[in-house]
Order: sequence, then C-alpha cells, then structure tokens
Amino acid sequence: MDKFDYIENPHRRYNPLTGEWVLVSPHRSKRPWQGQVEKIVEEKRPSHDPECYLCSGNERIGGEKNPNYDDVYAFQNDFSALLQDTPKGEFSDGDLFRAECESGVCKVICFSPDHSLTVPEMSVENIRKVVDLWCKEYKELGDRKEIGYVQIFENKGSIMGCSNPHPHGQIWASGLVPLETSKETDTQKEYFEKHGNTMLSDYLKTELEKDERILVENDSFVALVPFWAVWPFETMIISKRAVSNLLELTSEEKTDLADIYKKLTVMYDNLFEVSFAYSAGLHQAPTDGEEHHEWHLHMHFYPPLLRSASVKKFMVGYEMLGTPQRDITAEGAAKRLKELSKVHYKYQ
Ligand code: H2U
Ligand code: ZN
Repeated sequence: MDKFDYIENPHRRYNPLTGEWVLVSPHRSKRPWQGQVEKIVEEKRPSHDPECYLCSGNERIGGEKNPNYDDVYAFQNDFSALLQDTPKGEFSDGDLFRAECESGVCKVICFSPDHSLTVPEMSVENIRKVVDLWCKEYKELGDRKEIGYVQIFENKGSIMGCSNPHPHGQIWASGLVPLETSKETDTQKEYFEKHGNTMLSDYLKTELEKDERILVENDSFVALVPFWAVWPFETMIISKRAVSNLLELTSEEKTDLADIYKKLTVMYDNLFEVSFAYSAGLHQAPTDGEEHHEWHLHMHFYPPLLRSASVKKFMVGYEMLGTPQRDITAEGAAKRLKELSKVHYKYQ
C-alpha cells in the first residue's frame, strides 16, 4: 500500500474548535459533473427602494419608521426570536423531557443607507462604521448582567434565507452561551490551559508558515480556508494578535478588520461572478462575567455554493445521518479563491 496522503486519499479531518470531524473525499472531485451550470443575471437595485423596510426613512412592517440615517443604523428586531421579559423558570419531567426559559435581545443592523450595495462593494471607510457599531453593541449588550453572549452575524443572499438584499446584519444577544460558542469556549480553554497560548495563535502561526490555505492578510488579520472546513468555500478571518473580543482592538486593527472583510467578500463575489451568499459571524468571548483569556477573536464564513452561481451544496444523506463530507479539499478551495482578481468583477 502507498503512504497515506491527505491530498489524494479519503480521510477525516479534525476541527479543534468544535471537537468534530469532517469526511474529505478528494478523489471524488475528479468525477465528471453533468448538472446544469447557469449564469445568474442579477438585476440592478436602486440606491433607495421605497418598498424596503431597511432603507432610511421607510416604514417597517410593524409600522415603526426608520430615521433618515446616513451611515449605519441599529434597531430592535420587530420579530425578535428572544424576548427580554420572558418569565424565569424551567420544566422537567424525568431525564427525558426538559425545557428552560431563555431570554435576550435581537437587533438588526443596517450597514449602509444605500440599498444597492453589499459589503464587497462598500468602501473600507464605510465598513469601518459597521465594525464600530458592532463594538458599541457588543459593549452595551454584553455589559447587561442578564446577557451571557452577543452573537453578531450576517445572513446574505436569498438561498441563506435572507429576506432582504439591503446590506444588513443581525445581533442575537442571549442569557446563555449558545451551542457553537459554548463548544469553542471549552476547547479553547483546554488548549490555553495546556499550552499557555490561544489555540488560534498557534494555529495561525503554522498556517502562515505552511501558506497552503491562506487567502489574504493585512497587518492585523488573516483570511484562510481552515484545514477542517466543511462547506466547499468555508473561510475564517483570524486576528493576528490574541485578542478575546472586539473591544480589545486598536483603531488600526478595526480598520484592518473592515479591510479584510471587504477583500474576502470581493474574492467570494469573483468566484462565480455573482453576489455570493453566506452566513458569517463573529465569534468572541462570552459576556458572562468570567475572564476569557482563552478566547481568540475570529469570524466564520459559511457559504452554500459549490460549483457555480446556482449549484448549491446540500447537507443531506450521510451528512445528516453520519458526518459532514466534502470533495474539494480545503487546499483546493484556497487555491481557487486566491487566484481570483482582487478587483470586484463589476468594476473590472
Ligand atoms: P434576514 O437578514 O435573515 O432576512 O433578517 C432580517 C430581519 O429583519 C429578520 O430577522 C427583521 C426580521 O425579523 N425585520 C424587522 O425587524 N422589521 C421589519 O419590518 C421586517 C423584518
Ligand atoms: Zn433598502
């Protein structure tokens, strides 16, 4: 038998942040593809849409009116999944039937008054205003004693269930630390206690040395395809300095975060020459009143597209019943992404 080679042979890869595994089948990406490949024709959107509930000055569904904002704007979600005044309590009927109250705050953040834009088309200066608003919201919500975690995220594209193309994100701040960040807290804590460094600073050091999965970097951040990526073009942005949350960033670092957010999303749009859909979000220290030296600020991007503007990866079959699986390797995905033009296709 030949020696095991993870570029060629089927294997599984470990995600040290979640403790989970992904099955990688590189030999399958050589099989012929016979599905259809359509080019999506995107309609040009106006800068202001009178029907849009996020545009400045417009009325929202609940009847409230947005102010005439000129850069960013945050408001409480009119259909919040978490509510502040939920009665405290829990229910249990033996070991098998358990429920606990959960409360929190949900907000919507408009990234720009310009309805026609998306992050990759915004200026770094204007994306910086989004970063500043994230900082303000993380601080204000996180300072509340009943809030244990502030999840900041962006759902982009109708295939991700996003209801409106107006550039926007959301924040869900909950009493408890939700599942994904709770797993990442445990794994990072264990690593930090054992090694004295954050897991992601050691990970990033090796990634930079190997340079097999790095997409782009600036003075403060690196964007890469993680070794353990599940989605075909899944990526992460990791801060070079081991900071645990947004509030520890210097002003230059905040601008660099805006810069790399733009650079990565330009790559994404250029991949299939379409406004690329994804769910992305910041992962940072819980606001549960504990010290979190183990936490290392990062951002995950989970895009659903596989091989064209219209062919999506489905998490089905073995993936629902067994374990997630991918064909194109993380290295292959990184190579494709980093070879793309750094200029957005609409402006080439
Ligand atoms: P998406 O990005 O996932 O489509 O979310 C948009 C959010 O905007 C969604 O959570 C909220 C929805 O509840 N919303 C309002 O708060 N007010 C409105 O008038 C419409 C939508
Ligand atoms: Zn709009």
